[in-house]
Amino acid sequence: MKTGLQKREENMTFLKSVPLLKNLPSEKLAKIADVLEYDFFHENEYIIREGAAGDMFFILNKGEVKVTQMIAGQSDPKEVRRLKRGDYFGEKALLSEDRRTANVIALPPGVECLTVDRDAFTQLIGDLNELHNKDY
Ligand code: 6FW
Repeated sequence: MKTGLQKREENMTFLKSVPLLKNLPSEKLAKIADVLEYDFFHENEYIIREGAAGDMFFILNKGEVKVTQMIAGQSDPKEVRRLKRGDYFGEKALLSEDRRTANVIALPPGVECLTVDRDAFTQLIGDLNELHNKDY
């Protein structure tokens, strides 16, 4: 059995490896490590649906996802990107209090994400410059 302390250490080690978070002070990382949850998705499962409301921020821990988006005048969404371990997604709806702007779909054989809810995101992550300066 893993103790709470071991779990926290494991989470900290991973969080330090995430490029977005690597410059955060240890106290902030520890707070994130304490509140994050794990979420698992089967292959082809929609983790995020374009147009839906959203209250969760995701960091990819295992597996890969594809990001797709509706294009004006086309009936099917188009793939715009693939993400891997250490990448994050779902920040846009949290920063703007708006709807999800793309689909994020789990690729085979499935995906494990760390999730942070809106409150913790706003307190601990949402003011990072990288999130605001980014254009896709
Ligand atoms: C894209 N156009 C849109 C991605 C994540 C981080 C970086 C690329 Cl640094 P949300 C849907 C999420 C959205 C973004 C993500 O999809 N995403 C995109 C695009 O070209 N969204 N509109 N590429 S992946 C990505 C670079 O995280 O946040 O809450 O949900 O709208």
